Amino acid sequence: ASEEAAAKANAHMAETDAPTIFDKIISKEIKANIIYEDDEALAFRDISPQAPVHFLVIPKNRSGLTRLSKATEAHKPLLGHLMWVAQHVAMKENLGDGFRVTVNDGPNGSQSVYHLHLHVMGGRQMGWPPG
Ligand code: D5M
Repeated sequence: ASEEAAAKANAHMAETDAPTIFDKIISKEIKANIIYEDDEALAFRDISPQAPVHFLVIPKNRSGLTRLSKATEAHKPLLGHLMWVAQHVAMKENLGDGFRVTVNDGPNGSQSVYHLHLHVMGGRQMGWPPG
């Protein structure tokens, strides 16, 4: 039974460590509506927008960050940069009245793509608490 549990755990890791659709967006293999790009980060419009403005900010090199909870001390500069990009692009998108930044982590966070990403949403009054 413990072997079965270990196999399940490994299968889960393999699944979540696999390349995601975001790698194909980074390599431009598949199209996305890219609104910002630098050496470390990419921002593009979410395919399923939950607000009038809804874009994602991702690291170009996932570097182990399948999800926020995988962050180590070494990731701190990258995490800071992603937050900077979020507000920089939000301002370019005229979200001066405010916006929301969300990170979904893991099953309870309803994460579906295992490549760290910040959701930035705005252009309407956001509700609280979120669902
Ligand atoms: O959110 C993952 C988000 O990624 C979700 O809001 C849809 C978005 N998504 C998925 N595929 C694409 C493509 N191809 N372009 C743009 N946006 C996409 P999560 O936080 O993991 O639940």
